[in-house]
Amino acid sequence: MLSFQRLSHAKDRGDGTGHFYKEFIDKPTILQSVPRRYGRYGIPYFLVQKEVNTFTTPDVIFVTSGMTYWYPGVLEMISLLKQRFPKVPVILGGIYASLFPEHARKKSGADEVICGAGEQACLRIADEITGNPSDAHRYREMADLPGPAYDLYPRMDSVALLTSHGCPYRCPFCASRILSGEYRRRQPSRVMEEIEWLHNVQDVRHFAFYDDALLYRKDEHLVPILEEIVARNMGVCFHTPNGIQPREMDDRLARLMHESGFKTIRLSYESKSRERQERMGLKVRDDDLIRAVGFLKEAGFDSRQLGSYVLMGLPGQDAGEVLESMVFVLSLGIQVNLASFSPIPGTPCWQEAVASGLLDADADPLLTNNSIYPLKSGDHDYDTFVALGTLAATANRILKGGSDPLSHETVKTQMKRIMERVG
Ligand code: B12
Ligand code: SF4
Repeated sequence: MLSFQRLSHAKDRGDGTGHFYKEFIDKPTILQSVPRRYGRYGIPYFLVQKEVNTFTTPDVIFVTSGMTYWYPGVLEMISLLKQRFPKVPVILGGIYASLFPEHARKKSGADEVICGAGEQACLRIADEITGNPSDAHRYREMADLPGPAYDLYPRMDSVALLTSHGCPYRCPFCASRILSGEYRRRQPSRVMEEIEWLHNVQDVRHFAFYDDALLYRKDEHLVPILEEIVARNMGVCFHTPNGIQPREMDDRLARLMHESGFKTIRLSYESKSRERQERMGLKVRDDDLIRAVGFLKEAGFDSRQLGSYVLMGLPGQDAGEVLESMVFVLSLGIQVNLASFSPIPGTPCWQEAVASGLLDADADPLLTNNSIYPLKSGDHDYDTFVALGTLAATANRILKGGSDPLSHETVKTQMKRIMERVG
């Protein structure tokens, strides 16, 4: 049974963030014991259905997928497309399809499931089905790839920018290597063309970088792009919702980021535990975060614009480690962005979770939901999980209100108070 919130409840801040439309739907049986409601975000089903009914019959349909635990939406979409176009082949790819290919093959209803990069695969399949050869051979390297066909959207205020694939690090919880393989990137001139076209022709103002390792080899890649943006005085706004690596920050880059229009910056920190930092190949140490925040503040960024990710719910991680990491981030006068762990097959953390009995090797992807899995791990019971979230949200609110930087003691006192309040 659907209980609709009115569509008007959706709020777009114009930069691609905001409160999106949400509807509560029946909880899948496997999640019955979770003490939370189950909702779906995004365009309501009836509107999607209406839109699909306006399509003329295509030769082939390509469907993408996001988070593994969102797969019910993918299944619903494919079922809708199959009802409308029973004879048209449906090809599924994307993150869920790449991380749970067997599940996707069994359950999705797609005619074919493709893992990993899709640019070449889609062209090859389209060529085969239509008998109409494309110029796929031109795109052998990522460096040659054109940008996405954003002109197919009627209107956009913000877009995601992907200037590279993959990451040179090997964090034990991360799927980057499985999804993207070796690090590779587009030519800075191509990226510039894309930004310029999106801004000048499509009137896009906000750009969110989706790269895994945006600052890697920055002098050959991001720096020339940003220098060009500054030279052309484009008046665009950039965001890094995906964390960037603090160690790569220096004063020149921080100034360039400020000048070229970065508005929100998230830094990858993950944890204060030295052991965990070592397991991530020391991609970040406390000193790296301190220095990066220093450079960014010096360049003109403030507490409302800066935040750092702290992970919670990793196998073997207790709430104390999360709290200590949060206190450290807040003591630098930047916001803390709590990211709860979602186990990913094929990663060392998945194997640890299975070995310690927290997850079955053939678990339903629904159980990898980042709001559910941490409830099972370590001492992250439901109350602790909620308390940590409340602490982060409250501390961030205080920070946004101005006091900068918060002293260690102030943060600790605030946290203690809130801890007492939420029990
Ligand atoms: C950008 C990003 C974000 C952004 C945007 C998320 C969003 N909702 O879109 C932000 C920062 C907000 C984010 C947040 C989170 N993220 Co995130 N994110 C990513 C990231 C870095 C890139 C995803 C992306 O869009 N890539 C660009 C597109 C073009 O790539 P792609 O979808 O993979 O498509 C390629 C192929 O798959 C293929 N393909 C795609 N579709 C199709 C279709 C066909 C037919 C074919 C043939 C091929 C094909 O071709 C494409 C080009 O090669 C990935 C890591 C990664 N390297 O992929 C993590 C990732 C998806 N995130 C992850 C996680 C855990 C999260 C969080 C839960 C973290 C947290 N705890 O807070 C939150 C969830 C928030 C939310 N509700 O969305 C996990 C996935 C977990 C899971 N179980 O699925 C990943 C894999 C990172 C990781 N930990 O390893 N994330
Ligand atoms: S640095 Fe980020 S993208 Fe790279 S492996 Fe670690 S978590 Fe994944």
